[in-house]
Amino acid sequence: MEPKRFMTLQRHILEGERQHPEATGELSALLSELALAAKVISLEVNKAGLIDILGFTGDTNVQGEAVKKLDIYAHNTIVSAMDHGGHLCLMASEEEEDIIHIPKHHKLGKYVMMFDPLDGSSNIDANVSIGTIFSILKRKSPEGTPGTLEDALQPGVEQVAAGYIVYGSSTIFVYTAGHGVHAFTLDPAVGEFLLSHENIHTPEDARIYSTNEGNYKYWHKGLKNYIKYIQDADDRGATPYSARYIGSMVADIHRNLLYGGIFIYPADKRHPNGKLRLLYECNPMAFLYEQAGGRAIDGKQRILEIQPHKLHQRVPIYIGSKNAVDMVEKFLREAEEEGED
Ligand code: AHM
Ligand code: MG
Repeated sequence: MEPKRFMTLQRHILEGERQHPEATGELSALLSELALAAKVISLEVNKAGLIDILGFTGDTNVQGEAVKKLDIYAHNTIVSAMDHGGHLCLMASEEEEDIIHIPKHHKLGKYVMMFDPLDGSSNIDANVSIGTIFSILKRKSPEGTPGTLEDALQPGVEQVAAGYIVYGSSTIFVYTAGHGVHAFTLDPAVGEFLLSHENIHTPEDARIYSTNEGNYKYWHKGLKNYIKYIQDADDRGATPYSARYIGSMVADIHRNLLYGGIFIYPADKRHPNGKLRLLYECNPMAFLYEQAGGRAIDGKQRILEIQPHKLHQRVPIYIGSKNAVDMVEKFLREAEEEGED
């Protein structure tokens, strides 16, 4: 389908909201603030390689300001773009240990936002794609009061919107508000995110697997069996998957969402809960993937149904094309039933 012309992110969200008579327009306002923060971060990410060339090394830049690590810069940009709009009662970030309250002099809203400001930041120096991930929920605590930890510790099924921004060869904003998954590419000349992929459906079958095979030694038997099974596809007359792993979740997920694939960050013998965070990384990606027709599980249950018990909780994740996740789930279950380690 030919993309609609001049469909900006803001217009798309507003038109989506208008289909719900009870909508107040607050969610579109909130996502617009986030889009502004994303543009600012995108600019800074694009300049990252210039820091050494232009001599901005050390702890201070030419203006005498402290040079912040890019992930801290992204965190601060999002907080300051969003703490005064009157739509949020609380934020929580992968970069901060505790919940982030809205300053007292600002209006409190009905939403909560959880985010990973710059995921995959270990890749920055190599000019590899990185991203911001976000998850938006409705508060549970009474309106007009400061948000509480319980507002943040909600299962992913409660999300009202989620998405990511990938800072790659172009900057792309991908979101769902529960009515499909849509992607907008930043046109740097006009400074707008324009609709580039409407209603993304991820293929039912995977062509790609993405996991850190360097950890193979520590994997449990079920995962080892599954990976061997997909690598042996030729023996069954099937086409083998390609292995693709950037080590930057947003970029790996974005590619797999479009092409069909499975991304795995498992529990292993050293890390019983895997690495990735439920509230900032796994829940928003699981919501997006389910909206695009895929699945996301922790090995045993749907990611979105996990009841969080702490802010920075980690969970294993198997996320991707439906048939691939069904298959890995079967291998994990069989290994467990046979008592394999
Ligand atoms: P970060 O939040 O510290 O950036 O770590 C998360 C990143 C993900 O983007 C990526 O999928 C994963 O870590 C890669 O981990 P590993 O290097 O162990 O394969
Ligand atoms: Mg992260």
